[in-house]
Parts: sequence; C-alpha cells; structure tokens
Amino acid sequence: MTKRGKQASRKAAARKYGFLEVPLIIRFAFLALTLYATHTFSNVSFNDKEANAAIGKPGDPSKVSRIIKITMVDYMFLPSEIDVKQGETIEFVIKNGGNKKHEMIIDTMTNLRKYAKMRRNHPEIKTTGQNQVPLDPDERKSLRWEFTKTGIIDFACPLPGHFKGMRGKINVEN
Ligand SMILES: [Cu+2]
Repeated sequence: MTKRGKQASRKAAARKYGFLEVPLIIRFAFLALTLYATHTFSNVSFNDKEANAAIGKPGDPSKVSRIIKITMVDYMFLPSEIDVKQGETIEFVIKNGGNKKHEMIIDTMTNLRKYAKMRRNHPEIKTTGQNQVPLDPDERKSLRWEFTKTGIIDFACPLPGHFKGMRGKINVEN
C-alpha cells in the first residue's frame, strides 16, 4: 500500500471507530510522560514516616551496638527469628548463600504484602529504601536499623515465589 493509501485507510478507520488521529508531537509527549512516570514509580517506597515510627528507623552507622549475621538460602532466612532490645541499632550483615537473587525488606506485614503484590504484578519495578537490600548470589551487604519501639517487626523477601517462605520476625524487647 502507498503512503497516501495508508493515510487514507487510517483516516477511514478513525472515522469508522470514532477515534481521532493523534499528531506525532502529542504521541512523543505521551511517551515522555509514560517514561517519566515509570521512572518515578521505580523508586517507590511504602515506608512512609508513620510506618517508620512503628518499625524504627534507618540506623546511624556511628550508633551500631551489635552486628547480627543473616544468611539467605533458597528460600529461607537463617535465622528467621531475632531478638533485639529497644533502642539498639543493629547492623545486619546479610549474605546470600543461595543460587537465586534475594532481597531483605524490614517493614510492617501490611507493607511487605504490598511489596510482594507489586513484584508479582510489575516484576520490572524495583523498589528502593533504607529498609531494604537486594543481593545477588554470594553477595554480602549491610542494613543498619534502629529499633525505637517494642513489638514484633517483620522482614521478608518480596520476590514472586519467595514471599511465602522467606519471612522472619524481629522481636524488640524492653
Ligand atoms: Cu528471595
């Protein structure tokens, strides 16, 4: 089909289905907007100030009182139950000893479920935050956290197929 023929048939289709032909400049603007929105979304974090207050806050490296080692295997955290004292700043040294990529996120169970749901529905979106750390196999990373309130705080790997088994609890005692 010639260019003119294509144009004519597009116009006919537009008339038939009732949509307007979108000028190229608008299409570019829309594409740019979509890319911008996706980029912004890729830094999404559910860890707002209120959640922070409930689970504690990112730890100041100069205030670390104790190091706790955690090993990830496919598909578990070892150990998965940890006791800390209120007011402690813990440096978790996390090693991925499995063959898969894993992540550790410290948060409320409500937020962890949101992360897991988003990973399931939008695997391309990466979340970031001081309460989370992604690890490749054999990688070792630190996550510092200050526990300001007593209670039970959850952690998990939010990746699809991992979330059900890769969970743990931090018991913050007085
Ligand atoms: Cu995992």
